[in-house]
This record gives sequence, C-alpha cells and structure tokens, in this order.
Amino acid sequence: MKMTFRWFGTGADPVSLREIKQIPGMTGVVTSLLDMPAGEAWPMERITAMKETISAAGLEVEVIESVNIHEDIKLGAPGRDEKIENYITTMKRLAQVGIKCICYNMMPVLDWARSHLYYDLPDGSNTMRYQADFIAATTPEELAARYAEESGTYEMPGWEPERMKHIRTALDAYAGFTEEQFYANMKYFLDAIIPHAEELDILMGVHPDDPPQPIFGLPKLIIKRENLRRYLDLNPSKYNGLTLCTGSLGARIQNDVPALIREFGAEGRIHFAHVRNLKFENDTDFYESAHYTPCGSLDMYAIMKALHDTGFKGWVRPDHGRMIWDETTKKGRPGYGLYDRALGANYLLGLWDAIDREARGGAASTRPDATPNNNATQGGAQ
Ligand SMILES: [Mn+2]
Repeated sequence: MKMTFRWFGTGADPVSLREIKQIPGMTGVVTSLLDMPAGEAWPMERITAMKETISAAGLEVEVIESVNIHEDIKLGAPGRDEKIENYITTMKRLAQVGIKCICYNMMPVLDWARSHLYYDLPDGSNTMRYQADFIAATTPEELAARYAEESGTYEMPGWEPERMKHIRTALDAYAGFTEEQFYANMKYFLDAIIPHAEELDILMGVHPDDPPQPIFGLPKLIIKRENLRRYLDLNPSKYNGLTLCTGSLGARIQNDVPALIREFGAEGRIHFAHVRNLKFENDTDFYESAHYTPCGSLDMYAIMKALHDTGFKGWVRPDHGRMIWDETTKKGRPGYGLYDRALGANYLLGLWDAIDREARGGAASTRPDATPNNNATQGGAQ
C-alpha cells in the first residue's frame, strides 16, 4: 500500500508540495491537468513539466486523477472514436513518465454533487453535506451558482461556468437514454482502451458515481455491487478495475463497503482506493466527517483490514476532509484542505501499521527507521 495525497497542480492548489512532503508516510501525489478539456490529448510537454515539478519536491506521481471521459463516449455519439484515440494518446504519453494508474468516472454530464460545501459542525469546523430533498428541489444551474458563490476563487471540477453554459443541451442529450445503451457504450470504450492499458501497464480504475443515486434525472450506474460486477465483466482484463471510493459507495446505505472490498479486491480488481468517512443523518443524507471511525458511520478498521487481507498493493489516498484550524479562508478548496486530510492519512497509516504488524505476529518486516515512506508495509499483504 502506498499512501498518497490529491494535489490539484501548480497554481490550482493552495496546498504546496512541500507541505504534502512533510506529512508522515506520504509517498507521492495523485494529480491531473485540471484545465485539459475531456476528449483532447494531453500535450507531452505539460505532462513532463508536471512530472518534473513533483519529482523536484521529492514526491512520486504514479496515479492520475482524472483523465475525464468525453460525453460523446458516454452517449455513443458520432465523434467518439476520435475522442477515444485522443484518450489512448494521453495514456501512451502518461506511461512515458511512469504513470501506473488512471482514475476516471462515468458520471453523465455532472461530476460529484453536494447540497452544501461549507456546512458548519458544532466543533467550529465545516464540511460538505448532501441533503437529498435540497438537491431534488434545486436545478443544476442554481447549484452551480451556489458553488461559485461559496467557493470563491476556485472553480469546482465538474461545475465550471463554461460547462454550465451548455448544461441544458447536455442534460437533454440523456433524455430517453437507457442503462443498456450506457453499458454498451462503456463496453465500446473499454474494449478500445484496455488492450493499450495492458501493453502500457497502466491500471484503469473507474470511480463510483458520487452521490450513488440518480440526480437531475440522469442515469447513475457505478453505484452498487451488481453494477460494479457488470462493469468489470464488460471487459474481463484485470486492467479494467476500480477506484474504490469508500465515501461514494458508502453514501448508499445498503452498500457494505468492506464486503465490496473483499469481493473485488480478492479478484485483483481494486487498483486505487479513496478512503474517507461520512456520517449519515438519515438513510439518504450525510455530511463528510473526520476519518476517525467514531466520528462517522463507516468502519475504517474494517475497510483497511479488508484491503490488507485481500493483498492490496495499490495506492490509497485520504479523501475529502473537513476544513479545520481556520483554514477555510486560507486553504480554499472544499473537501481538500491540508490539515484534516493529513490527520486522516495518518489515522489510516496507523490502522494499516497495526493490522500489518498483527499479521506478522507483532514484528515489523524491516528496520522501521529505514522505511520513511512506509514501504515496510508493502510486503505485508502477500
Ligand atoms: Mn472519491
């Protein structure tokens, strides 16, 4: 297991690589070229510059989150072949700088959604919240306007003003669109890219839909066990795998997250994991709590134990955190402040360390002080 941290890139993230490097146990960052439109090939020189910047900070970059999928691919629209070719070109270029895993999602039109970006908690921190009734009573335009007002200088990925200009056309394109068509289009995409993923040794990990239920009348597929199974069966290569996001799948109260990890992890289909907690307020509504198990509704020990028991060798990152220690104004991206994620990462490392050591009968595998990046634990999950 390698512990990583999401970083949005130079000029796009108030958290610096230097700060990330100082978090105990961090091996690297997970990043993207945030401004690259879906469907275009990423320029090699920008990929190289990204790699060099991160390497200079003493961190690895092996996972890209995300290389986004163009709507034409999801819809099976004319023009998808060209966008798939560009996707493959991007994969080939990323492989050249040592990228080993790509995260992407199949959410139609809109990326993640929350009712509140800065919901105040009693301890004076704030966090993201999801209220189903609120979402049902609003429109995507209203939500985008609210995000823009609340988040200040940072554009919310998936909710950019430019994208919102065309939101009605984009939503209309899904009118009458069936799940069967969606699966067929996903298969078309996977069958095109997975042979290249195998050749390039790049693990592909689809991220679940967030929230894991239909919103604004859009279909949502990557939300529960049987759909994850069907998605993986579309192309049986192990390179067609999952980004297991505990917060996204866990927001569907019927999902048993440790059981999902045990099932798909045992098959070697989980390549990357987002591990975070959330606190249910009722069966559909939740806020994003601190990672520590008693703060939320998910059992973080059971989650890390399931990863360990199934021999997980991939990358973990703490996911969204609360905004704490007055960082709301300083470290602006909702969910992506420095401090709570750093605390979360070290809680997860602590769990892993204890689980791994117990599996070894109490002994560390090598000199602990010889493994500043936690690599001692990597052999622990044979
Ligand atoms: Mn996630």
